[in-house]
Amino acid sequence: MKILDIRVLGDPALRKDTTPVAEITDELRAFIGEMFDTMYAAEGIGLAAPQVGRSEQIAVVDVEGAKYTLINPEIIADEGTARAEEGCLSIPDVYGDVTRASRVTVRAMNELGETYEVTADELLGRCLQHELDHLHGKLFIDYLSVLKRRSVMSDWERRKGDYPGFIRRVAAEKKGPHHSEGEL
Ligand code: K1U
Ligand code: ZN
Repeated sequence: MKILDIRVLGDPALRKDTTPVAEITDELRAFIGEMFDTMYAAEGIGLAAPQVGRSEQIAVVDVEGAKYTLINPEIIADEGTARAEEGCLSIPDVYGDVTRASRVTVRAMNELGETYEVTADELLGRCLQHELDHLHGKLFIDYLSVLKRRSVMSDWERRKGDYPGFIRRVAAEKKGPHHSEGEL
């Protein structure tokens, strides 16, 4: 299992637009596996390629067992609005309420190159929108009020030194029969 370093707020990789995947290679499939491992190790429900320093249109999601690999994803329909709290693996310990579409339909390819569509609301719908935003250089803090954003940013200025080089290292999950409590 390979756990990738997560880029945090301030890393330019998080603000760049991504490029569509032209060919799904074995290297890309291995990378997608590493994205899932990293997301689980960080206890997240989603992860997008720019968060681990890559520039392709790839994201992974697992919301309560609904697991998706999203290659070249696009929102093809949305309806309504809903407001709820979000967090981001690239902005640790920051949370804020974000208004988004209450229901979205996303079209994407899986790791086999098959095109599929998923329609989702609640947390899955929100997570899909959050991950697609990452693929376009957008972060959930961009939706916060000026006041809330200012407070988040001043807090982050104090804490960003905890992440030298804008890198968050995540420890591998300690699971399975070969590990015991407290073992590295
Ligand atoms: O892309 C990311 O940074 C992952 C992010 C996804 C996400 C969480 C919440 C709402 C929308 C998108 C996370 O996994 S943050 C950690 C988390 O598991 C979580 C945080 C708040 C609510 C629910 C879950
Ligand atoms: Zn995020």
